[in-house]
Amino acid sequence: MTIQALIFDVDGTMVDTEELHRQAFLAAFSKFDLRWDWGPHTYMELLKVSGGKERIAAYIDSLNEPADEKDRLKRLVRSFHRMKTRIYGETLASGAAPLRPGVMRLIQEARAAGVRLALVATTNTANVKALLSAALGGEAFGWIEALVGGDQVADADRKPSPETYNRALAALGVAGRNCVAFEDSANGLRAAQAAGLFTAVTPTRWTMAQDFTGADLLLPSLGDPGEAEDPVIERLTGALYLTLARIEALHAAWQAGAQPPRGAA
Ligand code: XBP
Ligand code: MG
Repeated sequence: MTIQALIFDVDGTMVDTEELHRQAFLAAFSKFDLRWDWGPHTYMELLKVSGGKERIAAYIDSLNEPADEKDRLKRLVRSFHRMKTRIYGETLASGAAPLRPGVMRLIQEARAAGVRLALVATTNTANVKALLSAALGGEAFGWIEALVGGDQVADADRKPSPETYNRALAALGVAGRNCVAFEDSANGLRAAQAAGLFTAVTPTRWTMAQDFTGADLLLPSLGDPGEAEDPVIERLTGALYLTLARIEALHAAWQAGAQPPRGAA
């Protein structure tokens, strides 16, 4: 095995959480009597900024308001975001967080093959743990050797900075080039690339229009037996879904300097 670890992004990659995040933002804003229109189209644009606090601040910057009002709102960003985080946590605790196709299968293939597992996220560690419990069950904590949330690094060191990846690599004691990153966003891709990992990107409906230039593998999803057949997955993996063995072959070729297939989402 040339691959020592699989490192998964959480939001968007393991679970398509963005609608839950969006609803939590809206509910939080309404608690502060803010009628900000974060409709799906606007939110897709706002997602170009990773991290909730940063996203709110960027939105305030874009408002047609006098500078002193923007300053006042900026000072409240942490309060807005704390409320959003509380509401999001309550939503996760109440259930539904279905894994995207292939995530559980690949995790189990990795465990069976002795390939180690880690998670990196922009959202905070408590949100990641809540999602992990809801989506994979409590026993998953025993499978994941490193878990790095955005609250474990400085604000400026969240994705697209490689810092969360570097922390996970340091915790595992492995080099980036011996690992595969799974991401769904351009900022996540940049972070993983900068940390030197082989990158597999599975965008969601929220991120599919982003720029994934340089991704080593770009697929609509990891695929799973029983899922609707997808010609892109089939062309790029030679099978109906992406197996660990296929990633291993692509990773080995990448390490040896060959160009892996890139594909289109
Ligand atoms: C994901 C995100 C968003 C969340 C952030 O980044 O930035 O999904 O809204 O949650 P990535 P917070 O998947 O690249 O890590 O509001 O808790 O910051
Ligand atoms: Mg993501």
